[in-house]
Amino acid sequence: MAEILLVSCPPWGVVMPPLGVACLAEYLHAEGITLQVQDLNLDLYERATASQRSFWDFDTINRIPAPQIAARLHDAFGTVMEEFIQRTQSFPVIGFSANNLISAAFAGIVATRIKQQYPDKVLIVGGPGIFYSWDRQWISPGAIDFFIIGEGEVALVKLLRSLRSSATDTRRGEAIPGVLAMREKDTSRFVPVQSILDLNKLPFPTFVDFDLQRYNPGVAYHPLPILSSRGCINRCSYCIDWHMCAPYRVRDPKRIIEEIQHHIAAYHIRYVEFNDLLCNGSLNYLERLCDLLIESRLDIGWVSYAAIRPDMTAELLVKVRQAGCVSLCYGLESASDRVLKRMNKRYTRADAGRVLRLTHQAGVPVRINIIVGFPGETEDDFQETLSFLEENKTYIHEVTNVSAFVLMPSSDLATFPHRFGVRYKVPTDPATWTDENGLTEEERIDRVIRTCERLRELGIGNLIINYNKCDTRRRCDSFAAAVIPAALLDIDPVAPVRCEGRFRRRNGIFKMVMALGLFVFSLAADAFLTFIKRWRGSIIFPGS
Ligand code: B12
Ligand code: SF4
Repeated sequence: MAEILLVSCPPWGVVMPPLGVACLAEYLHAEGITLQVQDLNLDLYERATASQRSFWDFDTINRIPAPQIAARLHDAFGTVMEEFIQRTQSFPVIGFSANNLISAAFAGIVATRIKQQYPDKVLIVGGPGIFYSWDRQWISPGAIDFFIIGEGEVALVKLLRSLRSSATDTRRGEAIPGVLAMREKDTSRFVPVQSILDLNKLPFPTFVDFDLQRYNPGVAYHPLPILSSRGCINRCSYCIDWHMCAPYRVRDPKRIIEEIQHHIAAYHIRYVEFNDLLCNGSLNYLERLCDLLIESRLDIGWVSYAAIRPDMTAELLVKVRQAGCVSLCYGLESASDRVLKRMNKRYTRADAGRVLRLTHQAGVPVRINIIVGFPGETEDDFQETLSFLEENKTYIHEVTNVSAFVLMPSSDLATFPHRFGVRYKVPTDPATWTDENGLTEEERIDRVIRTCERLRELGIGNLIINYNKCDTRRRCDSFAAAVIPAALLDIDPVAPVRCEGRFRRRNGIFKMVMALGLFVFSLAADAFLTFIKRWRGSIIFPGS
């Protein structure tokens, strides 16, 4: 019997296997821990009808609140879920990987069922979907024994070893960095995990636990995910990723070549997708990696996210193309210098135009992401983004994401709202924010729609449209009805608001007083925290 079953929770990409689980599995193998992997995400997707597959569509994911999709997803696959619950009987420990809020809520539902049926199972959840306390609010108390917050490799091995040696000790798992023991009523003793500074010490994922034939069947494109780095060099004010993955670290480019060589030999792949937050955190590093890819003649195509940097050169971008890059996706976000400054971006509109042009001229198709309705964005700022698209349309292959700005709890923006003119209508609920100009959610959605219309006029492709918690029937009828699958239109989008209201009432006056107290305190502590954050850099405050 294997010691642990690692489970990838839906919804997640189905084109490639989940990299987080693959990394964990490889590390556990190297540490001599027996395991099995179940890509439950893929199991459900494979058994889904055409209409049920809309659960995996970005349009669904981004408009219907997480707890509702998770519940629907679970209920829609009665037989598969029953089989899965039965299977868990054979493992003492189940580790769920939650990549986003929906998969976190889904893990919570499944864990509750497993606990009811097999109370002795140890249930663990990890992944970006449960990193912040806000994200964990949908998981019923008592369903999960341990959350592993941040990088999972070392923490999971330590926890499994501690479970082996102290099966009856109720305090097991406590004091292991990265492990939040839910049986402990007092979670303040949580110690953040120390990120693995030397990534070369980690074995690369071989995907030996996955049946790769099952991914993207019937299509010629069979990429595998890969990482050249963890973390980001930037500190964008709205972003949670740099907090989660800090500090920025790179792997030896020779190891990356070995990894790709392994995948070519074992699986005959022709493409890899870098899941890095950015491939150009260090330009010297990127150049070395490209040189090695060119020298090794692997003939592999790759895509990656990249940051717009004023110091990107035409020569480097040509090398990037020669090294096999078939697309770079830049988070442009806005083309108003005023908004870029508020976002804490390190480039201007002029820099952005130059980098997109050079990338295109080097022969690398350019994808960009755009955020509209950032706090403080005026109509004039918004028009600057639209005019930028027009000016640079020749260089832009696709605007992959057009997003209405979402205020992520735990971003700098949410931690220091007064700096950005952000005001909450309800102090405990970041979903109710407005800015100094009274920017409303309706206006944000309107800007999304106007951006999409402009893209259509300009003939620029657009893959994903993001706006959260949109009431499909009241606010943007015709637009939403055109993109949301009929099967999901009957979900009541107002329900979560009611349910959040209940959540607030349940947590009562105490939370309200705490929130107000914290707000007053945050004004005084602002300067101090900024200093600490910059100084500590890599250290993460879960539940902040
Ligand atoms: C690449 C990527 C994608 C790719 C995934 C392709 C693939 N199949 O690999 C694509 C583009 C498809 C994608 C899509 C989406 N993504 Co995405 N994605 C990422 C990104 C940039 C990297 C993920 C990755 O591979 N990391 C590398 C691996 C090694 O790290 P890891 O998965 O975190 O795993 C480690 C730990 O988390 C932990 N861990 C993970 N699982 C488990 C399980 C256990 C038991 C334990 C102990 C530990 C553990 O240990 C692992 C090793 O250290 C992250 C950014 C980020 N900060 O993570 C966003 C991110 C995960 N994505 C996110 C989102 C929201 C989405 C979408 C829902 C976007 C959308 N709104 O449309 C979609 C969902 C797609 C779908 N159909 O379901 C969010 C999730 C935020 C949240 N809290 O909800 C992130 C964090 C980005 C962000 N800040 O917005 N994404
Ligand atoms: S560049 Fe991207 S990953 Fe890095 S801090 Fe900014 S938004 Fe986050």
